[in-house]
Amino acid sequence: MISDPHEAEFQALIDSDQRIEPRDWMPDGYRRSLIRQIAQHAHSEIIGMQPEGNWITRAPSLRRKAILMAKVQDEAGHGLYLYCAAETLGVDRAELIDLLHQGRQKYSSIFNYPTLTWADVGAIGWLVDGAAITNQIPLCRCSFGPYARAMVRVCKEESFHQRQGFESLYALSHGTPEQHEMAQDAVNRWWWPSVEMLGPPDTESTHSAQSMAWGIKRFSNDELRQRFVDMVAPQAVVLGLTPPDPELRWNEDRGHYDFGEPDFEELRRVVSGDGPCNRQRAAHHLAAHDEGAWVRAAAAAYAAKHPATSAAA
Ligand code: FAQ
Repeated sequence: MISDPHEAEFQALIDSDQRIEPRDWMPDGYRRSLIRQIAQHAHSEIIGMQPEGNWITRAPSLRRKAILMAKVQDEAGHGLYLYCAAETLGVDRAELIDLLHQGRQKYSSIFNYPTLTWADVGAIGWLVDGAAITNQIPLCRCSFGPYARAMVRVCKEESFHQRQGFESLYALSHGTPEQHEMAQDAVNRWWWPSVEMLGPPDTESTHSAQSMAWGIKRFSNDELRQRFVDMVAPQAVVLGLTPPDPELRWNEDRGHYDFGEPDFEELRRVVSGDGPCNRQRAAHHLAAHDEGAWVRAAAAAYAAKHPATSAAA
């Protein structure tokens, strides 16, 4: 039985599937877990600009370059909504970025893999954005209002990103034999990290049970992984590309695709800092942050001089 009236009120909101807003009382653990997840999500969007940003200057046509620039800008926008959502919980964006730089907050494992060819940009759109929206659509019903509302817009943009990745890979897959081979090679390299990015298996997920009880997460990591595979397996057939999983096949009895065991040991290694690009991603973010110090100082000086305009903006 809950004796604290605040806690009873909080629990009643959760039980009736209503949103918790920043002004509402919430348990410390709920606040901490949201800050952890939203900050990690925001950092992922910002660090996630690097692998694709690597190809902006080398996109094969003006049209592809314009599309890629818009996508990478969208990712910056997602990071900003998410830092704002985290700030409603009483933390400061600068503080979260410091924690990222100190390695005390994470970002998604997936962005520690290199983008070796142009086809990787298509594979990221198709597979990484595909896994991201599978995870994020349920977050539109997250119990914390600002996070749920940010996710609505993010998901609309992310769905568009996934389609552009599919379209780009389709063009390559149906192009010359060399282009087809490049698309297949990208899928070979991005498939498993995308299956793994949905998190550790349920038996090893430390936060799932509590986050689901609080309505932060609506589905477990393994449930979302199954949904993701069920979505992309038939899309691979249309693309004319073969996922690197010999165990991938439709299971009539289950009404789902069966698939092989992801390499969760690799996920653990990458999450703990030992992926192919962890050091490079962190160093690049730190350098960009330092180089941008004058922009933040100028914006703060402008805001101090023009408080009325800045408050309205
Ligand atoms: N990478 O107990 P759980 C995107 C950590 S956005 C790194 O299962 P939870 C858009 C986890 O934090 C992609 N760490 O944790 C885009 C925890 O460590 P902690 C990001 C991971 O929170 C596309 C520990 O392992 N999306 O891609 C990973 O219940 C293209 C135990 O795990 C989000 O962040 C991982 N893959 O479930 C941008 C969505 N998996 O914190 C550019 C929001 C687990 O105790 C280009 N986040 N860990 O130190 C979530 O839904 C959840 O946080 C999960 C993990 C599902 C990621």
